[in-house]
Amino acid sequence: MALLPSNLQTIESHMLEVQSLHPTASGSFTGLLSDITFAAKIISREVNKAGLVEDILGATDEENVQGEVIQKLDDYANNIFLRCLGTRGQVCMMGSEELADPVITDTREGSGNYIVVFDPLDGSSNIDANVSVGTIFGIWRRKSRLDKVGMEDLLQPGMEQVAAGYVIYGSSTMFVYTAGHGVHGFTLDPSLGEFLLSHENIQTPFRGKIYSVNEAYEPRWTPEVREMVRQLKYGRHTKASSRKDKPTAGSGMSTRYIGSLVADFHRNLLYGGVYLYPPYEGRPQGKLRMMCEAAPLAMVAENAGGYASNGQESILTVKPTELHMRTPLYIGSRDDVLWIEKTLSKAEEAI
Ligand code: P6P
Repeated sequence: MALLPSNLQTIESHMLEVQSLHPTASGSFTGLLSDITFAAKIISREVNKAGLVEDILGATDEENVQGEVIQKLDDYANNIFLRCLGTRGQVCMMGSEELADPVITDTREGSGNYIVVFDPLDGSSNIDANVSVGTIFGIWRRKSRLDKVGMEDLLQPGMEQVAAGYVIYGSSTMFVYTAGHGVHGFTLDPSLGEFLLSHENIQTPFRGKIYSVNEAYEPRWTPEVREMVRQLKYGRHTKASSRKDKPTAGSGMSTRYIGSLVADFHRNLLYGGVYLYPPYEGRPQGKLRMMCEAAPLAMVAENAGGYASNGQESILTVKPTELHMRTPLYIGSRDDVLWIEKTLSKAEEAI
């Protein structure tokens, strides 16, 4: 019989503790977070048995708003989120990476106080290869007091989020979130069906030794991005003329790139390091979405002592112009990302 850890704490009891920090809290926010964890448990069950279920694996013959082929589990995860979050009156609007337009749910005065934007299954192209995938979510408070919600409720900057987090479906399923009082990780115990506190108050290293980027795009990056990545590799401030055949030990960083944002982000959050998705020829704003990927992870990164930038400014300060707005993303250890932002901004000024 495995010994129970002394600090056995479920995510629900942890959320109630956070709720007690807000004496006027009605409990609807806690209920919303609880609905998200319920959706995560259902998705985890399907992701973890996908290899055994014929009709789940593989792709549908449809494309999503991003023009990406929808993997069946993507579709399934999206529907689970819509059903789990849309029915108990806490949410007035939802935005999904899988849907072109936001879904309006409960707009009655006094109910539906929150907007949730999510990527139901990020990295889904990895599903068939059993590589870790994830869910990303951000929660904003409704601004309008009118009887209906509008785009001003949806298109809010990341700094206005009241909570954000992600679920990583990997060797174990982990739920990591922040509501502004630290970043906390909970590991799913499938035998109990409970997320148990396993990583309290995550603090990401100030500087890391890992950079995560798809270097296949190198020929299509700007010269400034190319030089910045070269310095990450060979050691900051090394001149191009001192280019070595290979980086000497300790001069630069190691590269780790899974091709699944949540997996790369989670590893760098715990170990230190920086994930980069720069713009490239043909994608002047890069590939990642501001609202359902960059902004939620930026809130997590910053609450863990890290930082997230679009190369010019903090991700959290940018007001989205549309639900599926794309953005360059540099995110992770604070010193690394600030150096990248300073390097790219200086290059920008020099033009
Ligand atoms: P590329 C998955 O589609 C995703 O949105 C992220 O999870 C991942 O980091 C990135 O795109 C991978 O993109 O262009 O390197 O294949």
